[in-house]
Amino acid sequence: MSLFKRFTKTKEDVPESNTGSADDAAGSGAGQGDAARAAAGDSGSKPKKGGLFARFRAGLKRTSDILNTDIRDLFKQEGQLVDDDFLDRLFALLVRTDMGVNPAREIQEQIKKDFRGRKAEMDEVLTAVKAKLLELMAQDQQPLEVNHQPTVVLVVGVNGSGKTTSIAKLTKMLIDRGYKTVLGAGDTFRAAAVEQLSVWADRLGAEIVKGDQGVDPASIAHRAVAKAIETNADVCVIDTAGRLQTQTNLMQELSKIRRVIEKQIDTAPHEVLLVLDATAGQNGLSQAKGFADAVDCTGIVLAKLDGTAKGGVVIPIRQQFEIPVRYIGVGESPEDLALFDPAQFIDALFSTD
Ligand SMILES: Nc1nc2c(ncn2[C@@H]2O[C@H](COP(=O)(O)OP(=O)(O)O)[C@@H](O)[C@H]2O)c(=O)[nH]1
Ligand SMILES: [Mg+2]
Repeated sequence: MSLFKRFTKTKEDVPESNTGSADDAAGSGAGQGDAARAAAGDSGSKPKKGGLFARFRAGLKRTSDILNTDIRDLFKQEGQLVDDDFLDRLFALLVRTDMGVNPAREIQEQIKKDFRGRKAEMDEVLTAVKAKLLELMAQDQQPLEVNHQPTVVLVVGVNGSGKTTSIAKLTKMLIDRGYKTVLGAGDTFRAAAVEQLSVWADRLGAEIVKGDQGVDPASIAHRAVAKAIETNADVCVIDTAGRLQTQTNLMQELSKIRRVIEKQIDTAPHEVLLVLDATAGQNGLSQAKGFADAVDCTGIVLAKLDGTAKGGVVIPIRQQFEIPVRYIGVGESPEDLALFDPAQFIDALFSTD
């Protein structure tokens, strides 16, 4: 099976007519403020060219420049001697992707064990690096399952991590798959946040439940779930304001949102997705770790992988979090979301197509 097919396989059952770009289906968001449109990623609304896999590759380019291009550059001629100098330079490149010193050391050790003191071909070293990377980030792919009607998805994370944009992407994916989706604008902290989600809802053709700035987000969550039940929607996705696990009142607010949802549907929320910003560095990661521990999340959406050369951060995430990475964000458009599958991820990073 081709990489492209594997990458798109969750959409195999999508009817042809449902695969149009969200921009086509969305209209212009007329009547909404410019700021909200900008926040909703309106940079001209032109669908990017080149198909899904090309976009995925392009989104990962900055990390790929290190892992693929720079490692290839270590091979000045056919049959590179794998000596200490080579191993040190390989280690330095790996560390630059933010994978962490220990994983970089593990890969370096593996290459040393396999090739040290002899001339190795570039392809065999790359194959060994890829195999080790795969081992370090191993997990099954876990697409969002719509097993309940409605399936309730709560989206949480720190400020600016990419929650609202990721909701737009998930919504597009769900609508493309034929699922009727209701959004809950649970970030009532800022009026602009409600506007931002409203613009996306209009564009994507999703129903939205919202309220005035400052209203209790639990009441929005309640109304959104009620609307989903009433309209026989398949999925209800609830946005929340950014918060840190150290902000006790905001964490209690989140617990209240959960309780309210649970009262309506005892199995809900079915998913609590933690959105992480791939550019946030190790500090951001330890913040998010506390969050995940406090909130009982079911999976991670790793946003902004396109904005960073530090895509190696997937490795410490896989090692430190008990929950899987479900999706990765590789751009600001609604279609820039990919199911996270380590093998595909590595293929895309190392592809030379
Ligand atoms: N390049 C890029 N930008 C993103 C991605 N996800 C979100 N953003 C941008 O990050 C900023 C914050 O995103 P937003 O969804 O509003 O974050 P929230 O505060 O967590 O809801 C916005 O400018 C988004 O366009 C992504 O995957 N790639
Ligand atoms: Mg937001």
